[in-house]
Amino acid sequence: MSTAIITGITGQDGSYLAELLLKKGYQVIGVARRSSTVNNERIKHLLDDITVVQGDLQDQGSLLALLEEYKPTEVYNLAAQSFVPTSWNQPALTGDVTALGVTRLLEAIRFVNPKIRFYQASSSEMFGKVLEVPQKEDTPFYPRSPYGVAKVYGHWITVNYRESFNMFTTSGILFNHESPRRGLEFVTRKIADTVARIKLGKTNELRLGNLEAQRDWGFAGDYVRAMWLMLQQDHPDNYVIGTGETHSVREFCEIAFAHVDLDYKEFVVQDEKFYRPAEVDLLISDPSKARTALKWELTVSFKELVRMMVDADLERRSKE
Ligand code: NAP
Ligand code: F7E
Repeated sequence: MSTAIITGITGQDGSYLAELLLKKGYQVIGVARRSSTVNNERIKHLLDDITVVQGDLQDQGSLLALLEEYKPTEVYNLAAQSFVPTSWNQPALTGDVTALGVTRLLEAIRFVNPKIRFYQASSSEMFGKVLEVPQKEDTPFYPRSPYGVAKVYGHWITVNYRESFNMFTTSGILFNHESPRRGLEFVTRKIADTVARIKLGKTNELRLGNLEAQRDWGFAGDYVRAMWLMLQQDHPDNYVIGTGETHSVREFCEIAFAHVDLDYKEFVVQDEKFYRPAEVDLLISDPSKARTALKWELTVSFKELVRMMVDADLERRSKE
């Protein structure tokens, strides 16, 4: 049986990737940082089938010990300080976890077993103020937040360990991917959850920032399949993963409210508080390399994703 270690197991992608790897017969070891309250909401249905162990990307020794003990063949590094606005308030922490944390994990792999296959969760935020439309693997980076800057470091250190030490290190440059398990502060989930609360009469407004920002949004369940596929190839490489479509925050609102027979214009209020010091205005992927080389395909469209998220929050909120 192959063993895979997933950092960031308690996050959105960690839960979907664990489900996928279990179905494929892996032993799954999930790494979670210690907290005073248990944070297993997204993986509670998997706890009988996976092993959750303590570890932290800020602590080199914990990573070395994990690899020594569990002897994985694959390591997926999904852990990060991943919320862009927080990266302006906590830029040093974001750099330590999201950038240097990658080096700590790569160093641990290099010392324990350099044959381990490694996946790094890189991000379309690296393209930032885009220098080319659509964005592909060789589009130059222009990050616009401390988070984006940290991810550029994580990407290049992944490439560097591949080139310096001949290690199987891959970088998946993933565009925004969402689901009913998305954190509540990200715009798609904030919209879905507030639409549900408005429909149920629990609130009457949705305060948002920039409605014109455009993103290439896909379904997280589809994207974790791409992560696994990248580690099954003959050679390590970088891959852009996205839908190739872009939609505005306004459009997301329009569809989400219309799904419950409401007009977003009656409820959405723009609030300066949610604007960013530097914005990423337009992201759109060119995922043709992944489609051809990985034979990766989408199963959920943009409209299906919006409706899936609103339906899930309606069901959850109506039980409260
Ligand atoms: P998420 O829901 O925010 O999950 C992040 C995970 O990292 C959580 O499990 C978190 O643990 C963990 N973590 C944070 N700091 C840590 C530390 N110091 N040591 C160990 N674990 C730590 O993020 P996601 O949406 O699943 O995304 C997964 C990865 O893909 C992230 O690296 C993200 O930056 C990247 N990415 C995401 C997207 C997207 O659209 N979702 C797109 C491109 C790239 P707690 O639960 O304890 O906070
Ligand atoms: O913002 C605008 C905001 O926070 C999307 C992370 O997973 O994807 C994610 O980063 C857009 C931005 O995600 C609100 O200005 C308007 O333009 O949902 P978000 P993000 O910043 O794109 C990338 C690929 C990652 O790698 C990250 O880890 O929506 N927006 N009004 C708002 N955003 C938020 N959060 N809240 C608002 O009220």
